[in-house]
Amino acid sequence: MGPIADLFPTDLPSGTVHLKSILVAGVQVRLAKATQKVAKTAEFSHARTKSGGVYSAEMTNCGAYGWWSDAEGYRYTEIDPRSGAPWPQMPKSFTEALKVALSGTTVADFKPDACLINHYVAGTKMGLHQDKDEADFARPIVTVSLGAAADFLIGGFDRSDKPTSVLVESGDVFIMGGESRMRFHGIRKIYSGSSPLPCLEGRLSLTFRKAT
Ligand SMILES: O=C(O)CCC(=O)C(=O)O
Repeated sequence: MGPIADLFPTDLPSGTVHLKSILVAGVQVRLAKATQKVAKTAEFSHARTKSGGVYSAEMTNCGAYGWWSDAEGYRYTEIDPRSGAPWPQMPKSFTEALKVALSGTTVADFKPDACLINHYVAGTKMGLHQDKDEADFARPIVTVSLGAAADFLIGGFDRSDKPTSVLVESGDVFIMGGESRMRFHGIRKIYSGSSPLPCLEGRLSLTFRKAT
């Protein structure tokens, strides 16, 4: 998938790239602190499915659009449906870190307009799902991992396809694009106590998207 991917050979399917430890510790701390600032305006909370189910990870968003789910269903909104206020702007540290991480990949020109932030604590999971509320599936989903390590599951195009488990750690970036954009994926396990960041106990995932 590009020069950087060639340095990290894996058995992962084409279109996925796992950039191990691409973000240095100082950047990870900056991103975690910027997330805490975002969450002062748009607090983390548990989204709900239309049928009343509750997501186990807490979520919030920043950027021009945010992904949310409640009794009205899944959608991207310009306004945080909980407060009626616009989502906080995407911090400069987010866009800068993304630019550094993606330079040298085939998605270096990716310009997200949304970042869904998931906060996981011990015992939290995310079931296998596809990201399909975005306007153009030609654009990738790019995820930055911060804090505790986790088993990220990357599956097939049917929920019942057996997924592969990938250990994602603080500072890793995972790209799902190209022919893997619509693969089912999820989080199987959080390794509590494994965060290398003093300012973060659990795990944060910053999932960058182009909503529109
Ligand atoms: O936390 C992760 O790495 C995955 C998050 C995810 O799948 C999502 O937000 O759609």
